[in-house]
Amino acid sequence: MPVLAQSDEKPRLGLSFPEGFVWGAATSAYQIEGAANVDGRGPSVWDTFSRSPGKVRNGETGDTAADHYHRWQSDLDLIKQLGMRSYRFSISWSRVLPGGWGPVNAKGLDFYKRLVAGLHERGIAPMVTLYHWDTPQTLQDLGGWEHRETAYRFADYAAIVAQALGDAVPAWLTLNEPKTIVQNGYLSGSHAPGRCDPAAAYVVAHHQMLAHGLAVQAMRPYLNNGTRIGPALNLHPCYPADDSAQAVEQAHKLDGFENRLYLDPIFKSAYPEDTLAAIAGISPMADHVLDGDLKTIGEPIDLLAVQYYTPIYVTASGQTEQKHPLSKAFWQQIYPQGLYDILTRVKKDYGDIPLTITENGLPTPDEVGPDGTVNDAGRIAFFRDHFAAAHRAIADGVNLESFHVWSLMDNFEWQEGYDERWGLVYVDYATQQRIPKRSAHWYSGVIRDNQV
Ligand code: GCO
Repeated sequence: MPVLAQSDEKPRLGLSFPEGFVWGAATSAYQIEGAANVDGRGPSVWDTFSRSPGKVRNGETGDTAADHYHRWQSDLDLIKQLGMRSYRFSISWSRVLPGGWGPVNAKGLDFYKRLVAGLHERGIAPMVTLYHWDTPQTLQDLGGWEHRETAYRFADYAAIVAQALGDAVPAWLTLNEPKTIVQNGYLSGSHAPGRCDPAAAYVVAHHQMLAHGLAVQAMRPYLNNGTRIGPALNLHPCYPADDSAQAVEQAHKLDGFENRLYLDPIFKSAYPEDTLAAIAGISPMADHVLDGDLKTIGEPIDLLAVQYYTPIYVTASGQTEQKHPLSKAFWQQIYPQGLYDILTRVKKDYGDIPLTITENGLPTPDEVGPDGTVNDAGRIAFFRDHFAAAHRAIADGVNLESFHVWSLMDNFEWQEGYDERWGLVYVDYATQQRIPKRSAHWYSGVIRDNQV
Protein backbone atom coordinates (compact mmCIF):
# COMPACT_ATOMS: atom_id res chain seq x y z
CA MET A 1 0.00 0.00 0.00
CA PRO A 2 1.62 3.30 -0.99
CA VAL A 3 2.18 5.46 2.01
CA LEU A 4 2.17 9.23 1.99
CA ALA A 5 5.65 10.45 1.19
CA GLN A 6 5.19 14.18 0.98
CA SER A 7 7.94 16.34 2.30
CA ASP A 8 7.30 18.74 5.13
CA GLU A 9 10.17 20.97 4.12
CA LYS A 10 7.79 23.91 4.36
CA PRO A 11 5.99 23.03 7.57
CA ARG A 12 4.41 26.49 7.83
CA LEU A 13 3.00 28.69 5.10
CA GLY A 14 2.49 32.03 6.86
CA LEU A 15 -1.31 31.94 6.61
CA SER A 16 -3.04 33.61 9.56
CA PHE A 17 -6.51 32.49 10.66
CA PRO A 18 -9.17 34.94 11.83
CA GLU A 19 -8.94 36.04 15.42
CA GLY A 20 -10.96 33.72 17.59
CA PHE A 21 -10.59 30.73 15.29
CA VAL A 22 -10.65 27.64 17.49
CA TRP A 23 -8.30 24.66 17.18
CA GLY A 24 -8.93 21.29 18.76
CA ALA A 25 -9.00 17.54 18.32
CA ALA A 26 -11.61 14.79 18.27
CA THR A 27 -12.07 11.28 19.65
CA SER A 28 -14.98 8.90 20.20
CA ALA A 29 -16.05 6.81 23.17
CA TYR A 30 -15.61 3.26 21.91
CA GLN A 31 -12.33 4.11 20.23
CA ILE A 32 -10.55 5.42 23.34
CA GLU A 33 -12.40 4.74 26.59
CA GLY A 34 -11.90 1.03 27.20
CA ALA A 35 -13.45 0.06 30.57
CA ALA A 36 -16.01 -1.92 28.62
CA ASN A 37 -17.33 -3.70 31.67
CA VAL A 38 -16.66 -1.08 34.30
CA ASP A 39 -19.14 0.88 36.42
CA GLY A 40 -22.25 -0.62 34.87
CA ARG A 41 -21.69 0.10 31.18
CA GLY A 42 -23.99 -1.98 28.98
CA PRO A 43 -22.81 -3.68 25.78
CA SER A 44 -23.00 -1.94 22.43
CA VAL A 45 -23.01 -3.33 18.90
CA TRP A 46 -19.27 -2.74 18.73
CA ASP A 47 -18.64 -5.04 21.69
CA THR A 48 -20.61 -7.72 19.89
CA PHE A 49 -19.09 -7.08 16.48
CA SER A 50 -15.48 -6.89 17.64
CA ARG A 51 -15.89 -10.21 19.46
CA SER A 52 -17.26 -11.92 16.36
CA PRO A 53 -14.45 -13.93 14.74
CA GLY A 54 -12.99 -12.37 11.60
CA LYS A 55 -14.65 -8.98 11.90
CA VAL A 56 -11.77 -6.91 13.28
CA ARG A 57 -8.10 -7.25 12.36
CA ASN A 58 -6.29 -9.56 14.80
CA GLY A 59 -9.52 -10.04 16.74
CA GLU A 60 -8.92 -6.77 18.57
CA THR A 61 -11.63 -5.05 20.60
CA GLY A 62 -12.20 -1.75 22.39
CA ASP A 63 -12.22 -3.50 25.79
CA THR A 64 -9.18 -1.53 26.93
CA ALA A 65 -8.44 0.76 23.96
CA ALA A 66 -6.46 3.79 25.20
CA ASP A 67 -7.89 3.30 28.71
CA HIS A 68 -9.12 6.88 28.63
CA TYR A 69 -11.89 6.07 31.12
CA HIS A 70 -9.18 5.75 33.77
CA ARG A 71 -6.64 8.19 32.35
CA TRP A 72 -8.92 11.06 31.45
CA GLN A 73 -7.29 13.57 33.78
CA SER A 74 -3.82 13.21 32.33
CA ASP A 75 -5.34 13.11 28.83
CA LEU A 76 -7.04 16.44 29.49
CA ASP A 77 -3.74 17.80 30.82
CA LEU A 78 -2.17 16.81 27.54
CA ILE A 79 -4.88 18.59 25.52
CA LYS A 80 -4.19 21.69 27.56
CA GLN A 81 -0.42 21.40 27.19
CA LEU A 82 -0.84 21.22 23.44
CA GLY A 83 -2.77 24.49 23.60
CA MET A 84 -6.10 23.28 22.22
CA ARG A 85 -9.19 25.25 23.12
CA SER A 86 -11.83 22.72 22.06
CA TYR A 87 -12.15 18.97 22.53
CA ARG A 88 -14.74 16.91 20.70
CA PHE A 89 -15.57 13.55 22.28
CA SER A 90 -18.58 11.25 22.28
CA ILE A 91 -20.77 9.86 25.02
CA SER A 92 -21.34 6.13 25.15
CA TRP A 93 -25.12 5.67 25.07
CA SER A 94 -24.87 2.31 26.85
CA ARG A 95 -22.67 3.74 29.59
CA VAL A 96 -25.44 6.20 30.44
CA LEU A 97 -28.35 3.88 29.68
CA PRO A 98 -27.00 0.33 29.87
CA GLY A 99 -30.26 -1.04 28.51
CA GLY A 100 -30.60 1.63 25.80
CA TRP A 101 -33.55 3.09 27.69
CA GLY A 102 -34.89 2.85 31.23
CA PRO A 103 -32.77 3.42 34.34
CA VAL A 104 -29.88 5.82 34.11
CA ASN A 105 -26.49 4.50 35.19
CA ALA A 106 -25.41 7.32 37.49
CA LYS A 107 -21.77 6.22 37.45
CA GLY A 108 -21.70 6.39 33.68
CA LEU A 109 -23.26 9.83 33.56
CA ASP A 110 -20.91 11.03 36.32
CA PHE A 111 -17.92 10.13 34.19
CA TYR A 112 -19.05 12.60 31.55
CA LYS A 113 -19.90 15.24 34.15
CA ARG A 114 -16.35 14.98 35.49
CA LEU A 115 -14.94 15.11 31.98
CA VAL A 116 -16.88 18.26 31.10
CA ALA A 117 -15.95 19.92 34.41
CA GLY A 118 -12.32 18.90 33.89
CA LEU A 119 -12.29 20.52 30.47
CA HIS A 120 -13.69 23.77 31.84
CA GLU A 121 -11.09 23.76 34.61
CA ARG A 122 -8.45 23.64 31.91
CA GLY A 123 -10.04 26.31 29.71
CA ILE A 124 -11.05 23.85 26.99
CA ALA A 125 -14.53 23.95 25.44
CA PRO A 126 -16.28 20.56 25.31
CA MET A 127 -18.01 19.56 22.08
CA VAL A 128 -20.11 16.46 22.65
CA THR A 129 -21.25 13.88 20.12
CA LEU A 130 -24.22 11.89 21.39
CA TYR A 131 -23.83 8.92 19.09
CA HIS A 132 -20.65 7.67 17.50
CA TRP A 133 -21.87 4.30 16.21
CA ASP A 134 -22.09 2.42 19.52
CA THR A 135 -25.79 1.49 19.50
CA PRO A 136 -26.78 -0.25 22.74
CA GLN A 137 -26.96 -3.97 22.00
CA THR A 138 -30.39 -4.16 23.66
CA LEU A 139 -31.77 -1.81 21.01
CA GLN A 140 -30.00 -3.68 18.23
CA ASP A 141 -31.66 -6.88 19.45
CA LEU A 142 -35.02 -5.19 18.83
CA GLY A 143 -34.03 -4.13 15.31
CA GLY A 144 -31.67 -1.21 15.90
CA TRP A 145 -31.99 1.61 13.38
CA GLU A 146 -34.28 -0.51 11.20
CA HIS A 147 -36.84 -0.07 13.92
CA ARG A 148 -38.51 3.36 14.13
CA GLU A 149 -38.67 3.17 17.93
CA THR A 150 -34.89 3.47 18.11
CA ALA A 151 -35.18 7.07 16.89
CA TYR A 152 -37.49 7.87 19.82
CA ARG A 153 -35.21 6.08 22.29
CA PHE A 154 -32.31 8.17 20.96
CA ALA A 155 -34.26 11.38 21.57
CA ASP A 156 -35.01 10.24 25.13
CA TYR A 157 -31.32 9.57 25.71
CA ALA A 158 -30.40 12.95 24.19
CA ALA A 159 -32.80 14.72 26.56
CA ILE A 160 -31.35 12.91 29.59
CA VAL A 161 -27.83 13.92 28.70
CA ALA A 162 -28.82 17.49 27.81
CA GLN A 163 -30.59 17.82 31.13
CA ALA A 164 -27.54 16.52 32.99
CA LEU A 165 -24.87 18.56 31.22
CA GLY A 166 -26.89 21.42 29.79
CA ASP A 167 -25.11 24.60 28.83
CA ALA A 168 -21.82 23.35 30.26
CA VAL A 169 -21.51 21.89 26.77
CA PRO A 170 -21.70 24.82 24.35
CA ALA A 171 -21.91 22.64 21.24
CA TRP A 172 -23.79 19.37 20.84
CA LEU A 173 -23.57 17.02 17.89
CA THR A 174 -26.37 14.52 17.45
CA LEU A 175 -25.27 11.67 15.20
CA ASN A 176 -21.78 11.08 13.87
CA GLU A 177 -21.73 10.14 10.19
CA PRO A 178 -25.11 8.47 9.72
CA LYS A 179 -23.87 7.60 6.23
CA THR A 180 -21.17 5.33 7.63
CA ILE A 181 -23.77 3.31 9.51
CA VAL A 182 -25.67 2.96 6.22
CA GLN A 183 -22.68 2.12 4.04
CA ASN A 184 -20.38 0.21 6.38
CA GLY A 185 -22.89 -1.13 8.88
CA TYR A 186 -25.64 -2.16 6.46
CA LEU A 187 -24.22 -2.26 2.90
CA SER A 188 -20.67 -3.61 3.06
CA GLY A 189 -21.01 -5.07 6.55
CA SER A 190 -17.49 -3.99 7.48
CA HIS A 191 -18.74 -2.21 10.60
CA ALA A 192 -21.22 -3.20 13.30
CA PRO A 193 -23.82 -4.57 13.01
CA GLY A 194 -22.20 -6.20 10.00
CA ARG A 195 -25.17 -6.48 7.67
CA CYS A 196 -25.17 -6.62 3.87
CA ASP A 197 -28.75 -5.62 3.25
CA PRO A 198 -29.53 -2.68 0.92
CA ALA A 199 -33.24 -2.88 1.70
CA ALA A 200 -32.54 -2.31 5.39
CA ALA A 201 -29.72 0.18 4.77
CA TYR A 202 -31.90 3.05 3.57
CA VAL A 203 -34.58 2.45 6.16
CA VAL A 204 -31.71 2.85 8.62
CA ALA A 205 -30.74 6.09 6.87
CA HIS A 206 -34.20 7.54 7.38
CA HIS A 207 -34.54 6.46 10.99
CA GLN A 208 -31.19 8.01 11.82
CA MET A 209 -32.23 11.27 10.20
CA LEU A 210 -35.47 11.14 12.15
CA ALA A 211 -33.48 10.48 15.33
CA HIS A 212 -31.42 13.57 14.64
CA GLY A 213 -34.49 15.79 14.30
CA LEU A 214 -36.25 14.29 17.32
CA ALA A 215 -33.11 14.74 19.41
CA VAL A 216 -32.80 18.41 18.46
CA GLN A 217 -36.41 18.91 19.58
CA ALA A 218 -35.94 16.90 22.77
CA MET A 219 -32.80 18.75 23.85
CA ARG A 220 -33.92 22.34 23.27
CA PRO A 221 -35.91 22.70 26.50
CA TYR A 222 -32.79 21.94 28.51
CA LEU A 223 -30.50 24.33 26.69
CA ASN A 224 -30.36 28.08 26.68
CA ASN A 225 -29.84 30.45 23.85
CA GLY A 226 -26.29 30.29 22.71
CA THR A 227 -25.90 26.56 23.25
CA ARG A 228 -25.80 25.01 19.84
CA ILE A 229 -26.87 21.73 18.25
CA GLY A 230 -26.05 20.21 14.89
CA PRO A 231 -25.25 16.94 13.12
CA ALA A 232 -21.78 15.64 12.22
CA LEU A 233 -21.72 14.61 8.57
CA ASN A 234 -18.87 13.11 6.59
CA LEU A 235 -19.08 14.79 3.23
CA HIS A 236 -17.33 13.50 0.15
CA PRO A 237 -16.84 15.76 -2.85
CA CYS A 238 -17.73 13.60 -5.87
CA TYR A 239 -15.95 14.38 -9.13
CA PRO A 240 -16.31 12.96 -12.63
CA ALA A 241 -13.19 10.94 -13.50
CA ASP A 242 -13.21 12.47 -17.00
CA ASP A 243 -15.05 15.15 -18.99
CA SER A 244 -17.71 12.90 -20.48
CA ALA A 245 -21.34 13.80 -19.90
CA GLN A 246 -21.89 10.29 -18.51
CA ALA A 247 -19.16 10.72 -15.90
CA VAL A 248 -20.62 14.09 -14.89
CA GLU A 249 -24.01 12.43 -14.52
CA GLN A 250 -22.53 9.58 -12.47
CA ALA A 251 -20.83 12.10 -10.18
CA HIS A 252 -24.13 13.88 -9.59
CA LYS A 253 -25.83 10.58 -8.85
CA LEU A 254 -23.09 9.57 -6.42
CA ASP A 255 -23.28 12.98 -4.76
CA GLY A 256 -26.89 12.14 -3.94
CA PHE A 257 -25.87 9.04 -2.01
CA GLU A 258 -22.80 10.59 -0.40
CA ASN A 259 -24.01 14.07 0.50
CA ARG A 260 -27.50 15.21 -0.50
CA LEU A 261 -29.29 12.23 1.11
CA TYR A 262 -28.18 13.66 4.47
CA LEU A 263 -27.88 17.39 3.82
CA ASP A 264 -31.16 17.94 1.97
CA PRO A 265 -33.55 16.61 4.62
CA ILE A 266 -31.76 18.58 7.33
CA PHE A 267 -31.57 21.86 5.42
CA LYS A 268 -34.52 21.57 3.04
CA SER A 269 -36.89 19.11 4.73
CA ALA A 270 -36.81 16.98 1.58
CA TYR A 271 -34.91 13.98 0.31
CA PRO A 272 -33.27 14.47 -3.10
CA GLU A 273 -35.66 13.22 -5.80
CA ASP A 274 -33.03 11.51 -7.95
CA THR A 275 -31.58 9.64 -4.98
CA LEU A 276 -35.02 8.61 -3.71
CA ALA A 277 -35.86 7.26 -7.16
CA ALA A 278 -32.66 5.24 -7.23
CA ILE A 279 -33.32 3.92 -3.72
CA ALA A 280 -36.89 2.93 -4.60
CA GLY A 281 -35.51 0.04 -6.65
CA ILE A 282 -33.55 -1.42 -3.76
CA SER A 283 -35.20 -0.42 -0.49
CA PRO A 284 -38.67 0.28 0.92
CA MET A 285 -37.26 3.41 2.59
CA ALA A 286 -40.05 5.65 1.22
CA ASP A 287 -42.70 3.55 3.05
CA HIS A 288 -41.01 4.48 6.31
CA VAL A 289 -41.09 8.23 5.71
CA LEU A 290 -44.27 9.14 7.57
CA ASP A 291 -46.18 12.42 7.52
CA GLY A 292 -44.31 15.05 9.47
CA ASP A 293 -40.99 13.21 9.49
CA LEU A 294 -39.32 15.57 7.06
CA LYS A 295 -40.44 18.58 9.04
CA THR A 296 -38.94 17.00 12.16
CA ILE A 297 -35.67 16.25 10.37
CA GLY A 298 -35.56 19.84 9.15
CA GLU A 299 -35.81 21.19 12.69
CA PRO A 300 -33.55 24.28 12.70
CA ILE A 301 -29.96 23.60 13.69
CA ASP A 302 -27.26 26.00 14.83
CA LEU A 303 -24.15 24.60 13.27
CA LEU A 304 -23.01 21.92 10.87
CA ALA A 305 -20.04 19.71 11.72
CA VAL A 306 -18.19 18.67 8.60
CA GLN A 307 -15.82 15.70 8.44
CA TYR A 308 -13.58 15.42 5.41
CA TYR A 309 -11.15 12.69 4.51
CA THR A 310 -11.23 11.93 0.80
CA PRO A 311 -12.73 12.82 -2.56
CA ILE A 312 -14.42 10.21 -4.77
CA TYR A 313 -13.96 10.07 -8.55
CA VAL A 314 -16.44 8.21 -10.68
CA THR A 315 -16.20 7.07 -14.30
CA ALA A 316 -18.82 7.11 -17.05
CA SER A 317 -19.70 3.51 -16.17
CA GLY A 318 -20.07 4.36 -12.49
CA GLN A 319 -16.79 2.82 -11.30
CA THR A 320 -14.74 4.68 -8.74
CA GLU A 321 -11.21 5.64 -9.64
CA GLN A 322 -8.11 6.65 -7.72
CA LYS A 323 -6.53 9.93 -8.84
CA HIS A 324 -4.41 10.97 -5.88
CA PRO A 325 -1.91 9.32 -3.54
CA LEU A 326 -3.42 7.01 -0.95
CA SER A 327 -2.78 7.17 2.75
CA LYS A 328 -2.32 3.98 4.77
CA ALA A 329 -6.14 3.76 4.73
CA PHE A 330 -7.04 2.03 1.45
CA TRP A 331 -10.06 4.28 0.96
CA GLN A 332 -8.34 7.62 1.47
CA GLN A 333 -6.97 9.70 -1.40
CA ILE A 334 -5.04 12.70 -0.20
CA TYR A 335 -6.58 15.77 -1.81
CA PRO A 336 -6.70 18.95 0.30
CA GLN A 337 -8.55 20.88 -2.42
CA GLY A 338 -11.51 18.57 -1.73
CA LEU A 339 -11.90 20.23 1.67
CA TYR A 340 -12.11 23.65 0.05
CA ASP A 341 -14.58 22.34 -2.51
CA ILE A 342 -16.91 20.76 0.02
CA LEU A 343 -16.88 23.76 2.37
CA THR A 344 -17.65 26.26 -0.38
CA ARG A 345 -20.28 23.95 -1.81
CA VAL A 346 -22.10 23.69 1.53
CA LYS A 347 -22.28 27.47 1.68
CA LYS A 348 -23.46 27.75 -1.92
CA ASP A 349 -26.17 25.08 -1.68
CA TYR A 350 -27.23 25.19 1.96
CA GLY A 351 -26.58 28.73 3.13
CA ASP A 352 -24.40 30.47 5.62
CA ILE A 353 -24.71 28.18 8.62
CA PRO A 354 -21.72 28.26 10.98
CA LEU A 355 -19.40 25.36 10.19
CA THR A 356 -16.96 23.43 12.31
CA ILE A 357 -14.62 20.77 11.02
CA THR A 358 -14.89 17.92 13.46
CA GLU A 359 -12.68 15.39 11.69
CA ASN A 360 -9.81 15.44 9.21
CA GLY A 361 -6.67 13.37 9.42
CA LEU A 362 -4.83 10.30 8.17
CA PRO A 363 -3.09 7.18 9.45
CA THR A 364 0.70 7.10 9.13
CA PRO A 365 3.13 4.26 9.89
CA ASP A 366 4.28 5.70 13.19
CA GLU A 367 7.04 4.18 15.28
CA VAL A 368 8.92 5.34 18.32
CA GLY A 369 12.48 6.10 17.23
CA PRO A 370 15.65 5.32 19.19
CA ASP A 371 15.52 8.82 20.68
CA GLY A 372 12.00 8.20 21.95
CA THR A 373 10.28 10.53 19.47
CA VAL A 374 7.74 9.77 16.74
CA ASN A 375 8.51 11.50 13.48
CA ASP A 376 5.21 11.61 11.56
CA ALA A 377 6.28 14.06 8.85
CA GLY A 378 3.45 12.84 6.61
CA ARG A 379 0.86 13.99 9.11
CA ILE A 380 2.42 17.45 9.32
CA ALA A 381 2.34 17.81 5.53
CA PHE A 382 -1.26 16.58 5.42
CA PHE A 383 -2.50 19.02 8.05
CA ARG A 384 -0.49 21.90 6.63
CA ASP A 385 -2.17 21.45 3.26
CA HIS A 386 -5.66 20.88 4.68
CA PHE A 387 -5.39 23.87 6.99
CA ALA A 388 -4.35 25.93 3.97
CA ALA A 389 -7.45 24.69 2.11
CA ALA A 390 -9.62 25.69 5.06
CA HIS A 391 -7.90 29.07 5.08
CA ARG A 392 -8.77 29.59 1.41
CA ALA A 393 -12.39 28.68 2.10
CA ILE A 394 -12.57 31.23 4.93
CA ALA A 395 -10.98 33.85 2.68
CA ASP A 396 -13.72 33.10 0.16
CA GLY A 397 -16.45 33.76 2.70
CA VAL A 398 -17.11 30.37 4.32
CA ASN A 399 -18.26 30.74 7.92
CA LEU A 400 -15.80 28.21 9.38
CA GLU A 401 -15.24 28.65 13.10
CA SER A 402 -13.08 25.81 14.24
CA PHE A 403 -11.00 22.82 13.19
CA HIS A 404 -10.79 19.55 15.12
CA VAL A 405 -8.23 17.11 13.84
CA TRP A 406 -8.79 13.37 13.92
CA SER A 407 -7.53 12.30 16.30
CA LEU A 408 -6.16 13.46 19.63
CA MET A 409 -4.46 10.10 20.12
CA ASP A 410 -4.07 6.71 18.50
CA ASN A 411 -7.13 4.56 19.06
CA PHE A 412 -9.26 1.60 18.02
CA GLU A 413 -9.78 2.16 14.32
CA TRP A 414 -12.88 0.00 13.91
CA GLN A 415 -12.32 -3.00 11.63
CA GLU A 416 -8.61 -2.15 11.42
CA GLY A 417 -8.21 -2.58 15.17
CA TYR A 418 -5.03 -0.92 16.43
CA ASP A 419 -3.17 -1.32 13.15
CA GLU A 420 -3.82 2.21 11.92
CA ARG A 421 -2.50 5.09 14.00
CA TRP A 422 -4.46 8.33 13.45
CA GLY A 423 -3.38 10.31 16.51
CA LEU A 424 -1.34 13.41 17.17
CA VAL A 425 -0.28 11.52 20.26
CA TYR A 426 1.24 8.05 20.06
CA VAL A 427 -0.25 5.46 22.41
CA ASP A 428 1.94 2.56 23.50
CA TYR A 429 -0.87 0.09 24.14
CA ALA A 430 1.31 -2.22 26.26
CA THR A 431 2.09 0.49 28.81
CA GLN A 432 -0.58 3.10 27.91
CA GLN A 433 2.21 5.65 27.71
CA ARG A 434 1.35 8.73 25.63
CA ILE A 435 4.04 10.25 23.41
CA PRO A 436 3.13 13.43 21.52
CA LYS A 437 4.29 12.89 17.94
CA ARG A 438 6.21 15.49 15.98
CA SER A 439 2.88 16.58 14.48
CA ALA A 440 1.53 17.34 17.96
CA HIS A 441 4.41 19.73 18.61
CA TRP A 442 3.93 21.25 15.17
CA TYR A 443 0.18 21.64 15.75
CA SER A 444 0.86 23.32 19.07
CA GLY A 445 2.84 25.96 17.19
CA VAL A 446 0.01 26.45 14.69
CA ILE A 447 -2.41 26.95 17.57
CA ARG A 448 -0.10 29.32 19.44
CA ASP A 449 0.37 31.54 16.38
CA ASN A 450 -3.11 30.93 14.92
CA GLN A 451 -1.23 30.50 11.72
CA VAL A 452 -0.25 27.66 9.45
C1 GCO B 1 -15.47 8.82 11.59
C2 GCO B 1 -14.85 8.27 12.41
C3 GCO B 1 -13.68 7.94 13.13
C4 GCO B 1 -12.67 7.20 12.35
C5 GCO B 1 -11.97 8.08 11.39
C6 GCO B 1 -10.90 7.41 10.62
O1 GCO B 1 -16.39 9.47 12.16
O2 GCO B 1 -15.26 8.56 10.43
O3 GCO B 1 -15.46 9.11 13.34
O4 GCO B 1 -14.24 7.18 14.13
O5 GCO B 1 -11.78 6.66 13.23
O6 GCO B 1 -12.87 8.58 10.47
O7 GCO B 1 -11.42 6.41 9.81
